[in-house]
Amino acid sequence: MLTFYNELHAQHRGRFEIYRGEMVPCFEKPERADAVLAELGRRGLGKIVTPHGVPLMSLERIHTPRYLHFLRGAWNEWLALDPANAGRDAFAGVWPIRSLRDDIEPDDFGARLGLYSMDSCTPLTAGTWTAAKTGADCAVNAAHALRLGERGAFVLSRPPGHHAGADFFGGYCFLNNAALAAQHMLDDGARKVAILDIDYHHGNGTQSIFYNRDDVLFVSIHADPRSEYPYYLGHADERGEGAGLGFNMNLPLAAGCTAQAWFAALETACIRLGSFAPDALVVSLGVDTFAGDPLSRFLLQSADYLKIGERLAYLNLPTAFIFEGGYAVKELGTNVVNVLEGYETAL
Ligand code: Q9C
Ligand code: ZN
Repeated sequence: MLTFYNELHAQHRGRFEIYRGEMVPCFEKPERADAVLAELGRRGLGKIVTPHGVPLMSLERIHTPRYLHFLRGAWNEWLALDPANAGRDAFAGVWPIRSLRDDIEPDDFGARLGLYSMDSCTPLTAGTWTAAKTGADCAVNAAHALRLGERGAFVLSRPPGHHAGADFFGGYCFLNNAALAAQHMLDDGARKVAILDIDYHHGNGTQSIFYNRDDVLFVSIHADPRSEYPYYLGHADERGEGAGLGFNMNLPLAAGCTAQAWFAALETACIRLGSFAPDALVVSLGVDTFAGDPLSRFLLQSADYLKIGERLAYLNLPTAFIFEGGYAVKELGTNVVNVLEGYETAL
């Protein structure tokens, strides 16, 4: 399997996130990708490829020009407010909640930061754009490799992507890599693409991007949003809208659910994926479902990730795996590479 990787991911290095009134070290850190890369090397699983840069036009297939323009220039605007900001990450402090207008872009940088974000756990840093853009390059390159006949590709990028919408960041995500990969395959001639999101958290960004479309099926297995991030999306009654009605499937599970319950949901997901009969599959691969994850409350063990990869192989679809969440850094390499190995070695 080809792995698309760019070491510039390490340019996104948040100092801290705001959690329960405290500044705590970021869970989403460069060591996460390093751990996965090291494990790929140890197991000799396929080739590492540095992606070609893709034009902004490819990103505009998913994200609004206004948002991309903001993200690209954000760090310089932050510095312009105060030179001492070089030593501080940017956080929003105000958001356009219901009854406030989001159609007029304020001049004030802090106000625009709030317009384009959803939480205070996602610092914007000096290298955020560089890391997110090279990550998006990885996703589009992987999609292209599938179109050229590869059976599997792995996007080893960070920051992750599935919480990012067409015009906002949040949940540690800035550019929606899974959506970019799916859209690239459609633009290159695929008729239908499915996205399976198995990160612990609901992929609100991906869902919202494709909610009214029938050429992309979105299926997600995640912790019930009543108790887990992103809280305001991911319920079972969200089935799509307009032409997209029936092409969105959420399978929320109670926090603390067993591996057995999780695999039952995976079976439901696989049946829907099979009936959709897509030309390709994109997997938002978060391994924060692991029992030892510091943010999450599911109970999967390392060996379970081999089973996931094997089950997905039997869908018999060209598949792009996109790295999303997973914060137990010590076991992260094992868990992620187990999925890839399970996929590669299934008979
Ligand atoms: N102190 C992904 O897994 N809030 N994002 C957690 C913990 C945000 C997770 C607060 C969780 C976002 C890609
Ligand atoms: Zn997650």
